[in-house]
Amino acid sequence: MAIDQLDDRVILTSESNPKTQLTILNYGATVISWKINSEEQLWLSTAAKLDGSKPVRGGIPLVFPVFGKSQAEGFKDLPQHGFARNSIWEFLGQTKANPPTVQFALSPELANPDVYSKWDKGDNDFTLLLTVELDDQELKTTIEVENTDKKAWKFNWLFHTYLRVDDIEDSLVNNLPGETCYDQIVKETYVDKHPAVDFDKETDRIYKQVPEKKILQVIDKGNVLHNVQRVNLPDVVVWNPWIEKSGGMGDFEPKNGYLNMVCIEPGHVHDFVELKPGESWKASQIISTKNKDIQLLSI
Ligand code: TA6
Repeated sequence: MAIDQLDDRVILTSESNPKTQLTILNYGATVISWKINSEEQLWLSTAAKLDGSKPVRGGIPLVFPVFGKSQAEGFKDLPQHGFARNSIWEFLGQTKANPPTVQFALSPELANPDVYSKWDKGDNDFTLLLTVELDDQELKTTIEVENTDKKAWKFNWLFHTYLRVDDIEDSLVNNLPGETCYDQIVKETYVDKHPAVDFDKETDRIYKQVPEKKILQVIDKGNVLHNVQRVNLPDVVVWNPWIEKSGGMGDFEPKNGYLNMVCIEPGHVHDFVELKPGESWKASQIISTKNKDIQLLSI
């Protein structure tokens, strides 16, 4: 069975390898597990709430209509990262059996009312359509945002992807040298001149307008663990909470879990995307694993 629909989640199983599976929670349409040959590719806190009581700590939370907190008109009252990740999406079913592909949708009727009501005047008509495709060595998540309203509105989008690593202190993220980032820790914008991003403290950087040809690679002791490709997502957030920040998050467990994760978050967050009535916007992230024959790229 390529697609298994349970009460609160959907499980996709590769046709060619039953040990390659993906689990998506209806809550937030959050991918909470991606196993390739039984090997977990994503990081999920052991204290992550999966009952809809709060956004999932780990996996691939979806960020819409705002990234972080914003003081922009119409966004000031929204909680961090908006309402897509804490609303129950509708499972629309399977669109392909091989590779297993499913869709989820969100609309104002389904959105978390406490949060949706804080976007603009709380009456923006929209449709979000998430398509998730599980290939043997690759996971593709695509979002389509449609303005079904009679007025224009604006939004951010971001896939808040928690990738698993063996040891963050041995890990690097490459292909960002020369890119401009806003460092949320030191509150400064600068051009990253390091040969690669390494981790020895809390790291929280928004790399803006990174050419799509730059495939972000997570490298562990010289081996490519993950490749992250982007379609129509110009920005990439790189985040590791390190010791103190993860210690302060009640749903972040185990406390040394920061050693086994790095967030590589493709998005459109450097400004807002504006959609006029009837317009739509589409973007994807494609994550392929170490087995993919993509060599170390130095573009
Ligand atoms: O990943 C970037 C970021 O904005 C960080 O600043 C940190 O706040 C992280 O998201 C997690 O946010 P959350 O609301 O899930 O605790």
